[in-house]
Amino acid sequence: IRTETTASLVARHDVMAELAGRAPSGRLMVFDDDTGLASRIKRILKTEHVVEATREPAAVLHDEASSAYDLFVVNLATASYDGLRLCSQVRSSDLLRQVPILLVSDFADDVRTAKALELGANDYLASPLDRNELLARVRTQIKRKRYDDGLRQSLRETIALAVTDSLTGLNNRRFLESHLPVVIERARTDAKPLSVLIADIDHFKRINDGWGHDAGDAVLKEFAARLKDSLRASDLACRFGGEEFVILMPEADGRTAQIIAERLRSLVADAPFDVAGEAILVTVSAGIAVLDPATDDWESLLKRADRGLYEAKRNGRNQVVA
Ligand code: GH3
Ligand code: MG
Ligand code: MG
Ligand code: MG
Repeated sequence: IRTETTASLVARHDVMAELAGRAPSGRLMVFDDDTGLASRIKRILKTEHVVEATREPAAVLHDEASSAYDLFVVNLATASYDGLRLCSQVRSSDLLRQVPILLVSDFADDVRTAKALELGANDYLASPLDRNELLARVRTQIKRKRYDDGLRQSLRETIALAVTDSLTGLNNRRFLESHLPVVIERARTDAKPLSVLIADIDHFKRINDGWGHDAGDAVLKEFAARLKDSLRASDLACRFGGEEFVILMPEADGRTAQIIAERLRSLVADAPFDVAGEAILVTVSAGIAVLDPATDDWESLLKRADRGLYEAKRNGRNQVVA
């Protein structure tokens, strides 16, 4: 007998639900220390969902994988843990905030039920449980969760698109302008250095003029790939415009920035670029500025790096000036 993974079980339930015109099925966790009630809830919901149960909320709350649940069913009438506290823990957890909560409470316990709803529970059922009502309320929660997940995902994608340069996949100028002040503030608070590098491809116009705009685009892409290779994980590379790039290097002092910039310069100059089948030598010039926390804002910092770039161009290109 093959054991099905939770994901494939959910997927199979989803297909069946869709064929039957029902709401999608979900992955549920029942919090309950009354095994009799928990197994009844499980028995009912298992016809449409993948259901687990636990008497140990702490283990679930601290497991990163728990963010994959679609619904928590919480029995409020428990002795071994506090259901109200559980609700507020879920709502204040970065990991679990998005998981809806369905309460199961005693009919008489309306004060605690109201309190739990206030703490962020989404809906409740009074015991003794009615089978159809339980199924219906769970369906509603899961439908809404799916809808919210879709909205959140498309919002994430939209934001990512808005701050990404579509040609190179690097961050764009809009990202830089909103992020640089934040990075500067962090460097100030943490009393850590911050270096900024501006790099500009040399005689790029000649590539466009000699091989065409598409070849120029291909060089920009290859340049961006080499740029990524020369950076540390914490560095942030942005396409500032045309063939000009800005790299933010948190915690890098002038010496470190110089080493990284030199690595970039040689990664570009030492191996020719493939331009429409032809091997073309490309070079880059760069300027570096180190944050002066007492006087700099983002514009003065960039301006100083740009002055270094100007010097590098004036001194003959293919070099870094700090
Ligand atoms: P320098 O060494 O002084 O930097 O000379 P340069 O030729 O690189 O600089 P210049 O600023 O004169 O020319 C940059 C050119 O880059 C002009 C512009 O048409 C071209 N360019 C800007 N954006 C793009 C792009 O997205 N794709 C392509 N192919 N070309 C671009
Ligand atoms: Mg120029
Ligand atoms: Mg240039
Ligand atoms: Mg330029």
